[in-house]
Amino acid sequence: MTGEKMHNVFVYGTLKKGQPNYHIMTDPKLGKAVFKGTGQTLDQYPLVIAQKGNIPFLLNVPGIGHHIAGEIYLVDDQMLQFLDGFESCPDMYQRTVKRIEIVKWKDRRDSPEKRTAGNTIECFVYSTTTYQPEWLSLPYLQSYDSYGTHDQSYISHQDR
Ligand code: PCA
Repeated sequence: MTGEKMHNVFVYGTLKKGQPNYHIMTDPKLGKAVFKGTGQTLDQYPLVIAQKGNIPFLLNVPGIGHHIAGEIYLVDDQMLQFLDGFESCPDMYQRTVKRIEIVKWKDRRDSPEKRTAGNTIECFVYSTTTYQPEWLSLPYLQSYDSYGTHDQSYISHQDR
C-alpha cells in the first residue's frame, strides 16, 4: 500500500454519504476510498436528474447553474478503475479534472496550510458532454439528494 498513488475524486451524486451508491465507497473488495472532506465546484455547472433511472448528471458546461456541492475522497487505482466501469466512463460520463473549493476538511493534520476552507484542490469528477440537448432545460440542482423533494428517486441498474 505504501507508495501507491492515490487520486482525488469529487463525488456529487449517488456516491455521496447517505445516497444509493455510497456502499461502493466503503466496500474493501472494490479498493480503497478515504473521505477527506466536503467541497463545491469552483465553477458553476448545471446538475440535472435525467434518464429512466433518475440519474444525476453534472453537465460539463461551466458558467451556468450552481457551484455544486459534494464530497472529496482519496481513492486508490483499483477503486478508480471500478468507478470508471460503474459510471460507464467514457460513454455516459467522462472523468475530467476540475477545481474544487474546500468547504470543510476532515483531518487538520494533513497539509494544514493548504487544506482549509476556501482553498481549492484539483479532483477527478464524473461529468458529461454526451448528454441530450434538452437536458439543459431541466431544473438545475445545487446539491443532489436522491431522497429529496423532487419525486425522482434514483433507480438502480437492476430495477430499471
Ligand atoms: N455518481 C457519480 C456521478 C454521478 C453519480 O451518481 C457521483 O456521485 O459523483
